[in-house]
Amino acid sequence: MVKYALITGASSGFGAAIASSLAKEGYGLILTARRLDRLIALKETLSKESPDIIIGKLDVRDRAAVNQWVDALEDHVKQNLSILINNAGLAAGRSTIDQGLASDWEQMIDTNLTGLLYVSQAVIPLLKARKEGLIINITSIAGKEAYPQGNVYCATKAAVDQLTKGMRMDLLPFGIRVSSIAPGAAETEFSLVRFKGDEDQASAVYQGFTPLDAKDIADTVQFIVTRPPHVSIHDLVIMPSAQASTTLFKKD
Ligand code: NDP
Ligand code: 8X3
Repeated sequence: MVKYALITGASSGFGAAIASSLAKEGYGLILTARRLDRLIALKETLSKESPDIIIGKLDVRDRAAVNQWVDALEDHVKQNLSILINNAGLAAGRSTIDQGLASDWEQMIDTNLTGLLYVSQAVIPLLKARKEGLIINITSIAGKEAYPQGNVYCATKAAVDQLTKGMRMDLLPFGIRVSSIAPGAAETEFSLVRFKGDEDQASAVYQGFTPLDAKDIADTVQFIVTRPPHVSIHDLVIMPSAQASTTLFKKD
């Protein structure tokens, strides 16, 4: 029987790479994001690798839509949903705390934290029914160490770091493993989104050193997913070799 993995934020970056990696592991994929055109293209690309791919335009901030969408999955998919990758997220802007835009704060909190809760609450009953499952939350080094002008983004990731621990405790009786991966600087669309489409500002973030790429994170997910059932990876920090902390880089 095919097992399914639901990945949020599968339209780019880590999410798309994780989809590719889990397809190679033989999982059916449930891919969600707001940009449906991207998901359609990804489904086409991975169609020969995964036994089944379901795509859905979903904004994780919309609780009713999340519940409705998960509920509408076919029964055999719900019964075999075994992995949830809570990956959808973003940084919006980079400003000192007094200069930040409330709309940016709300978008980060609503997506990175509240949206993750909505998706988790919709999916957890399906994992509980199976008495097994794996949830991987994509946190960040930013959740372990704040950095200047990172304030609210760092706070959302710190919250998810704590939430991961709480989820692990609450879900222990049901055989559900909960992991977090905390990456350092990785070149995806992350900085383009943070700087609202300013390509010069975005590319400057990665100048002078080799950042992580999305495949590095997908490989890490693959490692966690392929551990035997008695092994739970609680928390992995993965950094570029040239990055020692949120602010300390070895640049050319
Ligand atoms: P990308 O910008 O490439 O991908 C972000 C993904 O999140 C997109 O697929 C986007 O899809 C999705 N997303 C954003 N908002 C929503 C929403 N409201 N509802 C549903 N999906 C949403 O960045 P990354 O791949 O780098 O980021 C993935 C995760 O990794 C994020 O949580 C990020 O905070 C975290 N991270 C990133 C690091 C980095 O340096 N790149 C380092 C550490 C952690 P769409 O726009 O189509 O909805
Ligand atoms: C993304 C990494 O350090 O740019 O979470 O915030 S950082």
